[in-house]
Amino acid sequence: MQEFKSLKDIPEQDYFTGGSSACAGCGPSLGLKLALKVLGPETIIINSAGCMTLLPLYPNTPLKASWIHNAIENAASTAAGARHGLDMMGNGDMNVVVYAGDGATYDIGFASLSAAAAKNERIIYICYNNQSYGNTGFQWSTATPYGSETKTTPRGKENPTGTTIVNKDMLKIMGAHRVYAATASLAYPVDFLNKLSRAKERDGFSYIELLGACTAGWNYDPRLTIKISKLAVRCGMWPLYEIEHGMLTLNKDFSELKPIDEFLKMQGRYRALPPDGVERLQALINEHWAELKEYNKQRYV
Ligand SMILES: Cc1ncc(C[n+]2csc(CCOP(=O)(O)OP(=O)(O)O)c2C)c(N)n1
Ligand code: SF4
Ligand SMILES: [Mg+2]
Repeated sequence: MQEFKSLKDIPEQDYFTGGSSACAGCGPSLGLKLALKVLGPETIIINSAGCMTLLPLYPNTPLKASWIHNAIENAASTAAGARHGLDMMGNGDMNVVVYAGDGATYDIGFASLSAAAAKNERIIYICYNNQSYGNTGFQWSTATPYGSETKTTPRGKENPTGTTIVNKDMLKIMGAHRVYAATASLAYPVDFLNKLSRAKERDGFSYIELLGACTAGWNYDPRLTIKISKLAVRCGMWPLYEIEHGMLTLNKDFSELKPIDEFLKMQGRYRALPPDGVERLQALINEHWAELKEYNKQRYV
């Protein structure tokens, strides 16, 4: 297994080069660029409709790997089919990787994801989570955190909170499928690449969920993508952990979390969240963090 110890170990070779049509500072694009450094060109990426779908538009494709554009509902089924076909043709070494948004993963394509995971298909499923239906204008998905404003959960006099529904606990759901499930962050690329490297070697289904900071939807200065991604981990909005055979491991443990205020202030989607909304969000984060600490290195699901 290829192991990365520090930033110096990350290969310079890029399989995602210039010519992308994504926004400046786009987190999900950076995630794919990093992922391909481990996966390499012998990879088929299956992408459900979303922001990343625009990347390979002819003649400006920035990608040096194969790409299947898929309907939003069934990327995991397509991936399973590709895996079986490649194996039958003696191409078992090729990586089959889904790169799908949270809308496609948590909501519209969940049935096919769950089936492929339950059958332990040998694919890597990366969900780039920008916490919304980004490509269609930043609508609410079941990955949108409490308190975020979206186009379909706007703040107003009657509802100053914006999103009042608490997002799904997708890691727990995927962990309960008895597959490898992990979170990842752009601010911790060594951790992300090692998780992918491990997933590449596994003889079964791997689910990796990357927080995909979204400059346009989260409404922040594109230069802050990494800073925001790091703060998300430090304040417990996006803890780094993995679940394997039902056992939980915290990959970045902190004795104390930073308060969420700085993280919230940097983004337009939270700017007008009233104090009781901030309090409730902080309480939700604390509750989740306490649960992870309690079950660290123990059976979780
Ligand atoms: C069944 C279906 N419903 C709606 C759409 C329209 N649509 C295209 S991209 C998109 C957003 C997908 O959101 P997500 O999966 O989170 O990816 P993101 O756009 O955030 O990258 C939607 C709703 C579609 N293609 N198919
Ligand atoms: S809207 Fe967000 S996810 Fe989509 S391309 Fe722009 S920054 Fe990337
Ligand atoms: Mg999305």
